[in-house]
Amino acid sequence: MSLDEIKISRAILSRFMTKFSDYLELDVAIVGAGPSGLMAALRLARKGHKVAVFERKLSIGGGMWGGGMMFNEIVVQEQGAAILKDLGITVEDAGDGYYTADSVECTSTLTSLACKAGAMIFNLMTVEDVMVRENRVTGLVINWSAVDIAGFHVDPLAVRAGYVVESTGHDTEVLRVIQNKTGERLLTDTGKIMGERSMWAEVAENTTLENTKEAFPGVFVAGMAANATFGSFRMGPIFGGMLLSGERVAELIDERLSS
Ligand code: 48H
Repeated sequence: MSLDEIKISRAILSRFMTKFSDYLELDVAIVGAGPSGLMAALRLARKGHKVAVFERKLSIGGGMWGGGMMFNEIVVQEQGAAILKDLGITVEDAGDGYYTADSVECTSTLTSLACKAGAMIFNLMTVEDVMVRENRVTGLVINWSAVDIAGFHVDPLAVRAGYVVESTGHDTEVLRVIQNKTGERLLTDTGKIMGERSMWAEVAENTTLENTKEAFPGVFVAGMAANATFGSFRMGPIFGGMLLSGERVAELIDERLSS
């Protein structure tokens, strides 16, 4: 078979345009493909919902690849280990209720399973704003990360979504935009992003789950962003809370979508 570079180019353009166009209207738009966002995408897609994940970076997986300080292993507790095993990921018993897993295997497996379940991941796209109607978020405003990084003046495109998952990690970028632009109160005690506190793994892991909830009408917060939003602690390289938070946010949104 002879290879024609133009056919290769046309195949990419044509398939991408179909794919992108198909995912402009979603049940759930997930911002950030870290462990919590990926877990949410997997669970929601397996429930049959139309889900896309928008990730700023070229790589998928957020902070999971790096393990702890670039030692590419993560730690999970009993419940996290059960989730990983269920996903087919190898887990080592480190004793006393601690388990380790290879961060590359975790990230790549989770990503693959989310895609196979039907979640569409768009990398290299940055969520720069939201759409709000009658005090409820109804979609995302997106642009190429390259445009954002270069600081070019290029107008964005928009995606409509029944629900948004804010899983941008420490920076809580989606809620920050909502806070800055709408002038409305977030569903926190102060009405604002309360901010992340220093490291306290035990408390942080539990509060991650409690803080996984609706933070503005139409927007559920998950993962590290949940603690940053509701003023709780960071936990370092223990990832059980991130996985459980992704599962929890999927359950909460599935209940809403099914009601
Ligand atoms: C598109 C965006 C945007 C945007 C950011 O940080 P993450 O891995 O998020 P979590 O919450 O799933 O996991 C947190 C975990 O990795 C971690 O950092 C822990 C446990 N820290 C504890 C500690 O003590 O430090 O992933 C967030 C993703 C990243 O890939 C970003 O690139 C992406 O979101 N992102 N994508 N548009 N505006 N902002």
